[in-house]
Amino acid sequence: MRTDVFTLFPQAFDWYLSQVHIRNAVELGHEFHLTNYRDHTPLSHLQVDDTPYGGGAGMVLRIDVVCAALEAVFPGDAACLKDGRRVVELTPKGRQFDDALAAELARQDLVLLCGRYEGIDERVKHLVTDRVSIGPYVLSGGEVAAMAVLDGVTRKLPGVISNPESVVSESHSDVLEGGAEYPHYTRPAEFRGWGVPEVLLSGNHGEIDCWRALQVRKR
Ligand code: 6GU
Repeated sequence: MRTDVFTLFPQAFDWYLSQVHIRNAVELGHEFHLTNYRDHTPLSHLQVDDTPYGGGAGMVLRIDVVCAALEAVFPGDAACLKDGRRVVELTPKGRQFDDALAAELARQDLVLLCGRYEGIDERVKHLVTDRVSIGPYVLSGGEVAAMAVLDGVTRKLPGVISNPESVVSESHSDVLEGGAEYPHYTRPAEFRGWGVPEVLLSGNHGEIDCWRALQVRKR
């Protein structure tokens, strides 16, 4: 699978893309590409945004700039990019990202379009398959949201997480019926008078499974 991120701030992804599960994905043959819209703008003075028609605050990322960047990376008509891959605009106005959408997006090549300022010109709707938000609040740009989506999606790729059980039994996946995962404890068994549930120290895996299932239901 190939994932492309289009952004005005590619350096924002440096730390994230160096993380171990991304490196695992790359070793498995997955590709991650970053493109700066500004590197492909057809406008003078490296312009990428403009004032909104009708007036109002802020700047809007221009649709001709977005198309030029997409077409520099994927030769052909940018409006055809969505045939055969998911093209996602990150926007607070989008559908809320969840575990089911992460699984869906992990099935095809993926293009993530980050906006800044007041967002991308509305005509981006002709280029995308999805508009995705990570929650009911406004961030100053799509980059942090794109990293959340990348992380959620990359974990779904077969073989990326070395213990596959930790992916299926994870919080919010179907196995847990959308509920939260059971609580985890590690050494020391007692710290400042705070103990660990006895059952976890018992070595009785049947009882441990029962206890964990109960905790999931309680949560
Ligand atoms: Cl995807 N973008 C921005 N700018 N703000 C957000 C968001 C996305 N999701 C939640 N808030």
